[in-house]
Amino acid sequence: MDNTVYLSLGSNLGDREGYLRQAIEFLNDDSSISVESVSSIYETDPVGYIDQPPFLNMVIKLQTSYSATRLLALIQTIEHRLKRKREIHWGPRTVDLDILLYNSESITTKTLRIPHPRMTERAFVMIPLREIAPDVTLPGWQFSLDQILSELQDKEGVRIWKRKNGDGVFELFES
Ligand code: X6L
Ligand code: MG
Ligand code: MG
Repeated sequence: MDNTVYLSLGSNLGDREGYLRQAIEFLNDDSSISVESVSSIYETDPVGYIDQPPFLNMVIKLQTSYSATRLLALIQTIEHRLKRKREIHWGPRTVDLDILLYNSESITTKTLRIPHPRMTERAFVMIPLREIAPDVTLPGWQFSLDQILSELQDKEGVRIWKRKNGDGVFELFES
């Protein structure tokens, strides 16, 4: 379990919070993964394809013995189990799990790029990431998260929806 990974989670269809919680449970149920911390849940205006419902977005930190490629395969299985359908490109989805960072590695394969190539342009990723990892550095970037965020335009489209209080991973979803 010696690899540190940050994932972005998003949902804008159906029981959005329930899909986020189930995705985290499926990850944590895997004996090769331990979910270490979660951000607050943010409600965010859609970006890219804007004619769709608002998203809930969050970022989580996990420890895993899986390679990045193996983790991607697991994530895709979880998206499938949670009824994600490939309809409109960038369109509404029950759940979306993206690998943001894998240790401080830069990885490029046919199906995977880490760091996530668009993450620094998206306030819905950078705001929850900064909440749980304010000092993390991105391979290939000389700037801090604060510096990157100070350049972003769409921060007002990212609002706290359920604030995290305490250290437990699942207490966020209780009550
Ligand atoms: C120009 C062209 C500017 C494309 C932006 C941005 C495309 C983001 C796709 C873009 C562009 C994306 C989420 C979302 C999507 C999400 C929120 C994407 C892929 N996923 N909006 N839009 N949260 N708020 O998780 O991220 S589609
Ligand atoms: Mg995404
Ligand atoms: Mg994705």
